Order: sequence, then C-alpha cells, then structure tokens
Amino acid sequence: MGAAALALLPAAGVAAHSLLLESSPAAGATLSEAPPRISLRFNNRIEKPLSTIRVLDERGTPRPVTMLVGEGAADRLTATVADLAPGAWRVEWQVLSTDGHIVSGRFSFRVAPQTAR
Ligand SMILES: [Cu+2]
Repeated sequence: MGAAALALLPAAGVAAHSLLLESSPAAGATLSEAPPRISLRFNNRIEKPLSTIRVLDERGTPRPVTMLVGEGAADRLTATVADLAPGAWRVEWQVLSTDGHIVSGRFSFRVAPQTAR
C-alpha cells in the first residue's frame, strides 16, 4: 500500500486492520544461532489472547512455541520457541485486529549450520 492509500485510512485511534511492520528474525534472514523467540510488530494493537505464531520446519512439522500473551507492547506478538535445528524455518502468524478482522501471513528464515571453530 502506498502513501496515498494510507492517507485515506481513518484517523489514528480508530480500530483498523493490523499490518505486520517488522519481525525478529526478519523475513529471509540467515541466523548464525537459533533464535530463542519470534517477535512480530504490527501497526496497531492486536488481541493477543486470540493471536498465534507457529514455527514449522521444511516438512511442515510445527516446533513447540509458547505465546507470551501478557508481555510487551500492545502492538507486539512474541513467542518463545524450542531450540531450532539448522535449516529453513517458516513462521505462520494469525492475529485478530482491533477492527475484528483476522489477518494472517507467513515468512521464512534460516538457521545456518554450525561451523567448526
Ligand atoms: Cu480489518
């Protein structure tokens, strides 16, 4: 969405659709160590108890995650994740926006193989 379209949105404070602004790990990142948590930042407050993060391996098998519902800023969704092996991982997220709409998305990152040192 461009700046022109953004300008047509209702004024701040009005409940609106949630958009993912950034994530940790970032989409497409290659990490030297497994990330202990996945954190997503949205453009507005989300309903954390009704929002989820899943982390799946290349076969689509989910890793155990623990949603940190009571923690952090109202526009952030965070989950701790069990140790991730080297390889490709996919994050699938779904949040309930304050306007009542469910928004979802996905992105991937990699954990690099451990190198001998
Ligand atoms: Cu919406």
